[in-house]
Parts: sequence; structure tokens; C-alpha cells
Amino acid sequence: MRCLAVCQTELVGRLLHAVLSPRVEIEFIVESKALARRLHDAGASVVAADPRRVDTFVKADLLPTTSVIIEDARQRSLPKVLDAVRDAGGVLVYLLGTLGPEDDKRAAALRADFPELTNITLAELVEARLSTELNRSLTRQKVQQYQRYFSDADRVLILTHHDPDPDAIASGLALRTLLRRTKQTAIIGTMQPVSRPENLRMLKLLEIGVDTVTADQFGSFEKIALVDVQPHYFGDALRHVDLVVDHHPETSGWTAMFKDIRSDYGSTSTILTEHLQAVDLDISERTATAMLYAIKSDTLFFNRQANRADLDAFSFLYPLADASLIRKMEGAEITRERLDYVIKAWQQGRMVEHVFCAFLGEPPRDDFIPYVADFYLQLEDVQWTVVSGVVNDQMVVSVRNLGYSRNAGDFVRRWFNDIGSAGGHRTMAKAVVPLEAFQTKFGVHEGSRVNQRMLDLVLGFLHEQTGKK
Ligand SMILES: [Mn+2]
Repeated sequence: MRCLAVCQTELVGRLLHAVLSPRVEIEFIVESKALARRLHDAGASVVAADPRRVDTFVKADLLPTTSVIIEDARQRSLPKVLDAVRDAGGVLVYLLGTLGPEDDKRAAALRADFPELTNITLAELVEARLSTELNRSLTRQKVQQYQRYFSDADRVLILTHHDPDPDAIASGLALRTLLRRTKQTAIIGTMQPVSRPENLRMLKLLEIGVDTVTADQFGSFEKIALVDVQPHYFGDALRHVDLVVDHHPETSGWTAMFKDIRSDYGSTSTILTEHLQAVDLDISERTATAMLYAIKSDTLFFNRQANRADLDAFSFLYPLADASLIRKMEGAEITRERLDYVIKAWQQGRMVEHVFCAFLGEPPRDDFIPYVADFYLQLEDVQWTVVSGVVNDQMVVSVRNLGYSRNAGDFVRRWFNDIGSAGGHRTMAKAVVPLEAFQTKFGVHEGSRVNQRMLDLVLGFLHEQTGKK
């Protein structure tokens, strides 16, 4: 690629030279001989000539494929320079503004005469990089603080929620790396072990150990860190911990020495990827693979809430991970028993106004419920799924949506918070309530009527908003 740059100042000249060469063959055209000399001394290829003259560009071999960058220093000659470029056959013309907000206005005015003109500003070029760097320094500071704080602890517990999912497991591994510990000095623990088949498969394939711990054991650890969960989840058992890293909405009633909670992130692994990047730690293939899988599964491969940071973390981890292992872990996603519940949901569920609603009866484990809810969110025309079932005398409700309508977390809190536990994000939420309380509150006793009741609740909730508009 070849580029001609018409510059007014040394700073812009040097900057373009540093940024573009040697990938782009860049040649400078400057009016001032003194500036030409300085850029030449800086290693740039420079011609001192009048940029208002067509032959200046003809001599510089301007072709229709050559990009021409013109520094806008509010020089009065600018329209003449643009004329000369155009008459010499230039079509790829960029105006580089350096002065501030007026640049855009000026470029817009010029574009009336030179419609092919593209304007870029120095501020835009620097902005993304600079804010990333500032954020990274902030993260670095936070990470170094908690690293120091944990450094002399004998035994560390990295605790996740019950039945940890890939994000919780991967976050455990990532935090262990950040704390520079091994499984001997920092265990990844949960109060209820992994049960979902593909999560068990992940543990096996990546040889990750997750220990089951009880609340009585909490005291035997010198420091406790929570990943993908917050202390309120454990009730009175944990009111204060040392570190919390999570992407669920922040809750109250607890304290932590350090915390990093970002509810706009698609996964906790994304936050921890940024921590690892900030302190430049090596990430093992195993950890990268777990984290990549976690981001993929928590965002349903970017079908569910995901932001720029999730995509950045994904592209950062991708070359470090073992893609074939991820394919193996995903292979187990559809099992025969799950298929039974998918079919059951299809036979007994109902779809009304883009809402798919199904009651699964009494599945043997509760993971069938979110699985079916996720599954039907992929079906065409479906925007919301509400799947329920009874497990151990508890009514479990999983709610999913595509994210551009009302908040799923609000829905479950509205109807179930008073009789059980309910919570979640905008796009995914869960409620667990004692069956009896459910039956009493909603006056529904037969399984066959549960689904109709749930459908009424969700449609009522969705109509509320349209009513308001
Ligand atoms: Mn998560």
C-alpha cells in the first residue's frame, strides 16, 4: 500500500511515519524546507514542494490506489490542495484534523465540494487506545493490591456458586493463576458439586479439581475469594470475604476487602482475562481453554448479553486455547435424556406472541430446566422462554430472552421474590420457590395448569410495557 502525506507540522509528520511505516510505503510532501529536513532526519522519505500544484502530485506518482492524507491545520490553501489532488487523479483522500471539535464541521463544509473526502481526527485515533490503557492501569493497580493481600496466606479458598458452570470453574482457575498458586495452596470449592454432564466433562478433559466444602470449613481458610457469585448467595454463612469478582448485578448486605463487579460483562472470565492482561501473566493452555469455553457458554456464543470486552477477551484467548478440546466439551451438550425433555417441552409447551412457555413436570435434576429454556431461545420467532419444573419439592423457573425487551430478572423478582429466591440478569433469570408456596400463591395445584398460569404471568408482564408506551 502506498500513501502520500501532505503535512504542516513535524508532530503529525513524525506520528504518521511512526504509525504507518514500514507496512505502508509513505512519502511526505511538505512546503517548508526546514520541515522537510527534520522529517528526513527522522528517517522519512520527503519531498519539499508546493501541494497546491497538480504536478507536485503527478511527479509523486499519485495513482487512484494511492491514499492521500492531508493534515488540516486550517491552512487557507486547503481547497487548492484538494483541487490539485483531485486533478492529479487522487480519489482516496483523507483529511486529518488535529485541532478539535471544529474539525468535523470544517470537513463537512469541504465535503460539499469534495464529496469523496474522508475525515479522521487525531483525537479519534488516540481515543480507543488511550482509554484502554488508562483502564488497564486501573485494573493493574487493583490486581496488584489483591495479589499482595493474598500473598502470605497459608490456605486460600476460591469459592463459586452451587453446581458450578464453566464460567465459575474457569474463573477459579484464572484467579488461581492470578494469585500465583497451585491446587495445594488454593482450592476451587463449591458447596454443591458439579452435576451437568458437559460441565463434568469439562472437569475431566481439562483435569480440573473442584472440591466440595461446607460452611463449617470456611473458617479453616485464611482468605476467601468468590468468583461468579457474591456473598449474599451464601446467606449468613458469609458476610465478609476477601475478594469478589463477578458479573451479576451487585447485591448488598456484605463486605469485601476487594471487589470487581461488572454487570455489563457477559462473563466473569472476561473480567479475569482483563486482570491477567493487566499484570501480563502467562496463561496456560488449560486455563485459556477453560476461559474461552466459559465466555462462549455464558454468552451462548454471543447470542446472549455480550459486549465489546467479551469479544476482546475471546479474541485474546483464542490463540492460547486448544480449540479441539472445546469441541469435545461441547460435543456432550445434547444427551439422550435432555432430548427427552426438549421433546416433552415441545409436546406440552405453548408458544404465544414470541414467548415459548413449558412445564417439564418432575425432571430428575434441575439442569434440564435451564437447558430447555436455552434450547428454545434458538428457535425462530422465539424471543422469550419460560421453562419450569419441580425438583425436590421446589418449583424451579428458568427465564431467557434475546435481550431487547423487558428484564428477565425483574420478571422473576416481581412474582417469586416474596415466596422464594429469584434473581438474574436482563437476559437470563431463575427462581426457586417451595412448591407449596407456589401452589398457594397462584392457586394452581395440578401440573397441567402450571404452564397456563406461567404463560399468563409472563404475557401480563410483557404487555405492561406496551401499555405504558
Ligand atoms: Mn457467569
